Amino acid sequence: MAETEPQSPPPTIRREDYRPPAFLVDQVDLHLALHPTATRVKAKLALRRNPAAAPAADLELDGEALTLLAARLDGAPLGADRLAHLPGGGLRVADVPAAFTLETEVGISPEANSELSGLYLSGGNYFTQCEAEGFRRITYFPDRPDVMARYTTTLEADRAACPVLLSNGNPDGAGELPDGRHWARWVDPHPKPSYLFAVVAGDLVAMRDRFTTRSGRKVALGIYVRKGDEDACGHAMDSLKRSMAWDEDTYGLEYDLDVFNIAAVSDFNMGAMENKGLNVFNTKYILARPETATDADYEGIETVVAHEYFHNWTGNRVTCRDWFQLSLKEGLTVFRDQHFSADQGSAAVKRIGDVRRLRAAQFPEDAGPMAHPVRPDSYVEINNFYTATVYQKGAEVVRMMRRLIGEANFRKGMDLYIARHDNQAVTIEDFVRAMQDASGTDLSRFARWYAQAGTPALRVRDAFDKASGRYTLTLAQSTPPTPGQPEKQPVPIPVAMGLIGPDGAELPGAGLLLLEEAEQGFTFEGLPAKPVPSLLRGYSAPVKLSGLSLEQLGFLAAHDTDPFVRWDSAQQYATAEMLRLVEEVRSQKPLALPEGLAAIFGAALDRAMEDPAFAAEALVLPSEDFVADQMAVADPEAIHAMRQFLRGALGTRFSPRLAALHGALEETGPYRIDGASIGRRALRNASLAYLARAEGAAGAEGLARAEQQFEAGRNMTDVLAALRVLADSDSPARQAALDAFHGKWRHDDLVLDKWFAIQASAARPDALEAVRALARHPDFDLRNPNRARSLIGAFAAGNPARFHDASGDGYRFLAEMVIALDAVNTQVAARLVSPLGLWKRQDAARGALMRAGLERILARPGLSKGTYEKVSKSLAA
Ligand code: B3K
Ligand code: ZN
Repeated sequence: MAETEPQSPPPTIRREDYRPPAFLVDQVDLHLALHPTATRVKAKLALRRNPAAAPAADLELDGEALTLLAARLDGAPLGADRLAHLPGGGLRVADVPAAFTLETEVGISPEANSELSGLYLSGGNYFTQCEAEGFRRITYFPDRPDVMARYTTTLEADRAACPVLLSNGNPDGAGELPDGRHWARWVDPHPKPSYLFAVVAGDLVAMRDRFTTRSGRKVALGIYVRKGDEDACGHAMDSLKRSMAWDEDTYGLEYDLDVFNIAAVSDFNMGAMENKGLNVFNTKYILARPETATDADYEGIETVVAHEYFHNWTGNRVTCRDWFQLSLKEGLTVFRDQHFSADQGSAAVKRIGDVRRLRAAQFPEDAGPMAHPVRPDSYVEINNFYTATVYQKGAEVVRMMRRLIGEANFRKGMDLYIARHDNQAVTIEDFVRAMQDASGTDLSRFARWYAQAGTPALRVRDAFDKASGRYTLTLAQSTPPTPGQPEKQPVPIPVAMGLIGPDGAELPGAGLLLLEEAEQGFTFEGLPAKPVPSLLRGYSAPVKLSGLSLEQLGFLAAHDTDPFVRWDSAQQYATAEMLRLVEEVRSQKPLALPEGLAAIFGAALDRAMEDPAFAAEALVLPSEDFVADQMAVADPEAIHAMRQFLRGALGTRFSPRLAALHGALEETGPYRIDGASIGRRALRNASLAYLARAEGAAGAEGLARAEQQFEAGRNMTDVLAALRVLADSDSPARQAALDAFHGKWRHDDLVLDKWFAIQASAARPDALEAVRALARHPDFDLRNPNRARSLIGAFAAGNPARFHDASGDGYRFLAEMVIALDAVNTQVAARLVSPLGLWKRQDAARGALMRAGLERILARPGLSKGTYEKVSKSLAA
């Protein structure tokens, strides 16, 4: 679906150009007569001129891929003289009064909608996706979040094909129609922006439950899925009820309708969508059975269900004035879902996972061609800004604010924010102001975190004066330039810290340092000996810390009381050693296992059973991409060789203990998804992965254990961990296992996605060949976003050694796939192109090949504006 001509670059939208809407909509009455190719949408809008906007004689409405069938103003038909079609698909109504009713009728084709934005079909059922700008693909409307209206929606469809008819709000009647059709009406009492509109209709079944809010409102809960999947909704339902209770306990926020429905769909552009009273979810974040879903899937479901539910207040009741404010709802809601998940199990392990994800996705983005502030200043395609920066860094900014003003003040600030802005479309300034007013803390400087792109570097040095016992910590910060922002100012960095004495005991002096300037010294008096500083406890700021010696890092890894710093110091230690080993690979020196690293690994194994979940995190080496990010010029082959060497050497050195752990942690009882059980499986499978890489008999034993574990088929976590070990190996059992897995699960889309992804991310020399073959496999389908991501994304973003093959074939493959996808689903295409944009990290030869791939995409006639924006910015950086 070509959206723009590449010849004329699409326009850039700027934050500074924001103007209030010329017209407001008080009431929307929609009537959708559903049909696969000829759905008719009647809309009746009660409009009035916005007193806060510059007067306009004409009304301009957004529209896209709509066929106008009729239009009336205050009941009188509008002729061609009063209507003009705008470029891009909008509609202008000339010379309108101050307040009036506009009725339109349009035709749309859900079946032709492969963008999966607006109203579309998936497996014969109807779903909508309106955020960010999909509502204009359903009807003509001022499709911007600061136009909040009350909606009544009547759905009409064939009863046999669509027994279920759902929309936002509360049900308000249903009935029969001639010709086997029926109708249902939904009324949403809460004003909302158009991006929260939703319709789901089709042959679905519901898992039902109830929740009573603390003020006594009885809420009917429903999760709608395809027949046969009802038994796989229990974890999602349980997560929903826990989320509802948590938001009451933690923020005093209650649900505000009589029903809360979720519908799951297997064709979906992202994870899920928070439509008012009718969340729509990717099946990946709803369906789970022990035999089909991994522990990570279970955790993902809990997180995403909570996230979308929490949007009901942070996003829906209080929404964004414009899309530049996206982090107002997303950063805040990610912070809330992280906090919720931390409260459900081990907060330390949750934090480690979140930081790992931040470093894997957000840091490279912040250092790449698409770097942008948490609140962007401009965009071409807003869908390109649903990023790790807006979401994850945005959450870090909220977390820092909470640390600065304290938990109690943060809660007061949230209360004030909601009391002030309920039913409003507001800005990030409004949020910061509420926190400032509630706490009495001046946050004006802190707000720079929203405006400045790039990851700050934090450098530490220290000095100790033995005679006086005075210890001085000097902290210095700098933020690198990013596209459009050559100069950076210092940002306030909260550094939670402690001091550890030479004997490993915590010394007095722990607290919060606030680094506000480019450089500041902090002194501590009366210390008996030079301490080791434990900095960024709990990862109190999203910065890159440096300046500690290997010796200090090793000491912290062994002794710190803060689990995050213990984990991170070990990671930093490993990173330093890995960087040194990469250089040795490059100069073809023989590699040896660094003894310090082996000692840290051994110590983690010694304490593994105390906290298996933490140990599992501690045993994982920094990823190849993370190591590449620390190098001026990456060397994917050398990094891969180095990391494989280390995995093998650690597996060999510790094989008896790894085998013992794998044996001791074997489960006999039923599958459980509590944190302790998940932790034990993670540790067991981490042990297996190392063991299978060991040399000689130990490695053979590891592979044999993987085969047994695969065949035992206890649960998907263990099966997939074993299959990954086999898929990464040259074991003769490899192909048989992959074939058996395919044979068993070919009818389960979500499991089949795993089968594609595991092969795409296996770093064997023939990986690209395998990926090309898989792209022609009968089960591959470019039109299904999950499937496209599980092959193309898993290869390009999850297999650095093969994606960066020196031949450039990996880049060519990605370029071909992006071109093909852009003609089908532009949002997914634009998302998958990202790895090609990071060409500056690579050497000149690879960089040139990556640019050639980008240029090839750019030359494509009819390229979408989303892909155009990503590719052209990547080439310009
Ligand atoms: N708000 C949606 C994301 C919409 C993405 C549009 N391209 C899901 C979420 O963040 O909760
Ligand atoms: Zn969200």
